Order: sequence, then C-alpha cells, then structure tokens
Amino acid sequence: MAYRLVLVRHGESTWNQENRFTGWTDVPLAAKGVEEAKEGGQLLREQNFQFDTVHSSVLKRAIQTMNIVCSEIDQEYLPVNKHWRLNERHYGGLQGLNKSETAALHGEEQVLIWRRSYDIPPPSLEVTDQRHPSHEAKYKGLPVDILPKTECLKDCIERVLPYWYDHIAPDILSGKRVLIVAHGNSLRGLVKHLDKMTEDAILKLNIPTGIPLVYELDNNLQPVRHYYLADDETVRKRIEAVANQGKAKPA
Ligand code: DG2
Repeated sequence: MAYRLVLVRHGESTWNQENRFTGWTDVPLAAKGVEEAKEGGQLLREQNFQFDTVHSSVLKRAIQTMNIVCSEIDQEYLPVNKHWRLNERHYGGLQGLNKSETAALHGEEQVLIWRRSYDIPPPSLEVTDQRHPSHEAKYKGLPVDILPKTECLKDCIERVLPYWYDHIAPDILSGKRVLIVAHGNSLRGLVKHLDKMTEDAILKLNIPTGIPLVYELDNNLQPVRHYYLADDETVRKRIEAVANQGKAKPA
C-alpha cells in the first residue's frame, strides 16, 4: 500500500431522521448524528489515524461532522477545503418529500429507481423554484447552468470527479493523508469510480452514516483493499437502515 484515504458520510441529519429526500437542502445534524460523528472520530483516534488535510462539501451536515471528527482526533488545526462539488446528489423535485410517503404514492420500485438507478434522474426543478441552488448565497458567483436542477448518480459523479482529479488526487499523490467528509451519494460516486464498479453493482451499495471507510491505494491510486472501522454487525445495521428508508412502511 502506498497511500491511505478515509471517507466518512456525515452523521444522521434532521431530514435523514424525518426520512425526507434531502439533496442540497442545508439541514443540520440530528442529536443522533452528532453522536455518530463523535463515534466515528473515536474509532479513528483508537486506530491512531492522523491527517494532513480535510475535504468536505459546503453543506452543514458534512461540515459539522468534519468539525466533530477533527475535534475527536485532536486535529482541529487541519486545513479544510469545502467545495460544492462534494455536495450530496441534487434530488430535484423530490427534495423535502418523505421517502416512505413517496413510496406509498409512486411505489417502492419507482422510489428505488429515483434513489439508486445510475442514470435516471428524479423530476427536475425549474430555476425559479426556491429549492434551486441559484437562490442560495453560498452558490453566488457560480454560473446558473452549472448548478443542478436534479441529478442522477451519473450526473453527480461527473461533477465530483473534476474535484477528485484537480484537488484530492494531487493531495494524496503529494503524500498528504486525506480525510473526505461528504454524503451518501457523492461518496457512492467516488467509490464507484475507485472500485470501477458496474452500474448494477452500485445500485445495491448503501453507505452508512458516520462510520469511517478506509481505502488503501497503490501508487496509481488503485484500491488495494477497503474496510469500515467498525464491526460487521454495526455496519450491516446502519446500511440496512439506509436501504429501508425507501420502503412504503419502513421496518
Ligand atoms: C440523503 C441520501 O443524502 O439519500 O439526500 O436524502 O447522505 O446527505 O443524507 P445524505 C438524501 P438516499 O439516496 O440514501 O435516499
């Protein structure tokens, strides 16, 4: 192994808890998510993980998680890079809707397609819709045509990868130990890219909240192996909770 990269999905947010499609909606961590972020940081500390730089999205659930993790590993001084390209996949017209209610209305199969298909996006927003990112101060200065009205995973990967190639990969190759704190789907996109997963395989992949995912990479940034820093049962339960969010009646 030449390099090690750590990925963390933010802890449970208030809208994860309410089971609502979140996307670019800027909601904070729920109390449970704060605990998950602390536990994630403690797992890193127990295994003596240290970093040289951190990358996160510009959404507060990721930023809050990053701050908690850095505090737990006693590295609050780390240089931080926040970028919209690491944001969650934009959920378009679904943003704000309850996932179970949407499944009851449109069927679980349709919701699974919207949540997990590779190239079928959810319904698109109009630019005039207040949920469109152009209405938010944090995206001021970006051309409106680069801001998403909706995104499938393919679209999300296409906007994450320039940031990977321009910023994260050069950091890793220069020897920096890198931590990325992002989201269920922006991380699924990165994992699909790193592991060269097929469109079918990525459909079944769910990333649990708050559990550090460690990638060991070779000189060419090809994965040698990856593993979660938690026992299999904890990982399984958290993955199952994410998968069940799209059921008409969650378990
Ligand atoms: C969730 C992911 O994003 O939802 O946008 O609702 O990771 O930021 O909480 P996150 C959302 P699913 O694709 O798992 O439904």
